[in-house]
Amino acid sequence: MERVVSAGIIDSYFSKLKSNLSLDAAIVGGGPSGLVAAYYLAKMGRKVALFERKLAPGGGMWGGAMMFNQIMVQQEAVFILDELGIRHEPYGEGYCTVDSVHSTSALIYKATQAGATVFNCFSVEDVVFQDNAVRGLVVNWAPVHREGLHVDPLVIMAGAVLEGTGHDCEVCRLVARKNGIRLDTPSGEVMGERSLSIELGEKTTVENTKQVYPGLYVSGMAANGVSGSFRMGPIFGGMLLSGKKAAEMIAADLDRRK
Ligand code: 48F
Repeated sequence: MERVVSAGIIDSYFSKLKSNLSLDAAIVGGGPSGLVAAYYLAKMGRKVALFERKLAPGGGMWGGAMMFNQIMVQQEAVFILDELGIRHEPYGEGYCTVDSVHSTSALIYKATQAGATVFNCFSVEDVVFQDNAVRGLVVNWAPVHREGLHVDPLVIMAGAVLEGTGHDCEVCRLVARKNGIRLDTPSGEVMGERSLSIELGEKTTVENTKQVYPGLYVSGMAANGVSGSFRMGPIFGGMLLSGKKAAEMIAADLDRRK
């Protein structure tokens, strides 16, 4: 029995990893925007995997605000909550409140149930850059990075890469720095997020969700971070809508390139 338990894990894990070495879309970061993008891409029949550095995907959604584990969602995004079967309570004019543990676990469940694969404890440390386009991810175990070990990574090829890494926009920063390229942002560089302004931040999160370089898309807070827009705190409608928009843009792009 001991042997079969270990062998089952090793065989099934490596077969899963091997079957995800070539993807339609690779998503970096398992925050709400990345998870929603994974859900819609999988639902549209795309081969998609999401790479999350932490043990648990979910990013900044679990903790609500200041660990009060409730979040706010505005009316425009409630259809996504409904599609994913997430319970919500009306609050004030045009808002609802949601239990953040319920919503985060639902996003993970629905994305994986739709067919997306999640690799947790994976840190994305670079991209594959070929013919002036981003064509995949360079990945390593998150603990390798944390321990500062000198261990070479593996490569995942992808038709499109979505950066949903939140506030730091790590992937766009390194792609711009290492390859001396200009991104599709007002300055051509990663501009960095601005201080909190909820209404503007929510609106621009969706507007800034786009392809910033051939093969490289941004969603969620990373979309605002690269384009120098505002943070917005514990309201999540923009994140959900951004993930959906990213999935639709990527699917259309993949179709065009067929
Ligand atoms: O920040 P995060 O939750 O992403 P998001 O979809 O949502 C932002 C909101 O949670 C919140 C907000 C609300 O309005 O502003 O902040 O933009 O999650 C990003 C995830 O990416 C992972 C990180 O651990 C987190 O779970 N991540 C970041 N860099 C890497 C990464 C990396 N290089 N490789 C793998 N995962």
